[in-house]
Amino acid sequence: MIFYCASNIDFALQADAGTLEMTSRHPCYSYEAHHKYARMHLPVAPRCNISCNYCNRKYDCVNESRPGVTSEVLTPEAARDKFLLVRNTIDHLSVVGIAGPGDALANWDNVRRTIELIKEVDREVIFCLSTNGLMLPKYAREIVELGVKHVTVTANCVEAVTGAKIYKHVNYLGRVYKGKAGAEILIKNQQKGIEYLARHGVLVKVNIVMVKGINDERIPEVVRFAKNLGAFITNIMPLVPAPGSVFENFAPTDPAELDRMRDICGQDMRQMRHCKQCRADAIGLLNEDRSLEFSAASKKQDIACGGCGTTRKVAIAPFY
Ligand code: CLF
Ligand code: SF4
Repeated sequence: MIFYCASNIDFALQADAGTLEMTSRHPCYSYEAHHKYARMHLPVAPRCNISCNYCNRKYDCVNESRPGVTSEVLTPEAARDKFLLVRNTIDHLSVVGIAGPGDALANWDNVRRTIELIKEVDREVIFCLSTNGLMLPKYAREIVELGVKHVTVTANCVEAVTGAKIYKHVNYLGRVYKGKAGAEILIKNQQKGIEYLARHGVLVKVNIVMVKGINDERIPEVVRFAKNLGAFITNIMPLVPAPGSVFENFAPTDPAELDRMRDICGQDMRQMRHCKQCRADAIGLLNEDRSLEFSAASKKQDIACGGCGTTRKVAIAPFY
């Protein structure tokens, strides 16, 4: 059944009832949910296929994270086991997200396998993916078929001339594209992907990193564009300059300017304002990261399998 929901700021949304129910338990998509519901990130996606100037690849993907934190990387099997452990320990775990430490779709086999394995042991959990969007034209259909209803795409601009200042290169289908050529491919693929996902009932969150003097003046345009493509919400994030990145000497985004930008864009589109720029292995409520409790990579743990109900000792083993 399709129905239309208008929020208090009157943004019409087309989504089925099940998806809207899930969204009310999603701590990032729903402000109210973030006080009660926890998410966990599974770091199963180490590689990336683009190079953002605000990124230093020693750290997690800055499109969803603060620079300066690094995560372990897990195999899909270890990720499933870690999920079971965390689910048995943490109350109100509603979302499993895959947000790096690289790009989810540059590691699609791992990501798909992880989702499939977790679906075998849990039918309730909500899956969430974060991507730069380059590979969406190739994988959006599979994302929809897997039943993923929440996808974040980081889209910082709508024209290649700005993109060339943000992306050093784009590695697409085995070729490396620099400057405007790379940005053009990335932007086109993001737009195609967002539109496809939205048309197929996925609630798309568009993250935008606000970089003064680079894309800040054009952000309202990006937000309107996201809205027209059918996105559900935008999340304008501050630049936190990463040491070793091209933008390392840029000033961090001024919080007052960020707030003003969210106010301006809020006239067009629902805005997320409670993002914590979490790490790729974040666990718990958005305000209370418990990832360190679960990061003892090789500890053996008793885990009750949600599929067969048996308990077994498993090692939460890292990928490398
Ligand atoms: Fe994770 Fe991202 Fe899904 Fe949330 S985080 S993949 S949408 S479950 Fe949330 Fe963290 Fe902000 Fe992301 S607070 S960085 S918006
Ligand atoms: Fe870094 Fe993420 Fe950009 Fe890849 S998409 S270069 S991991 S910020």
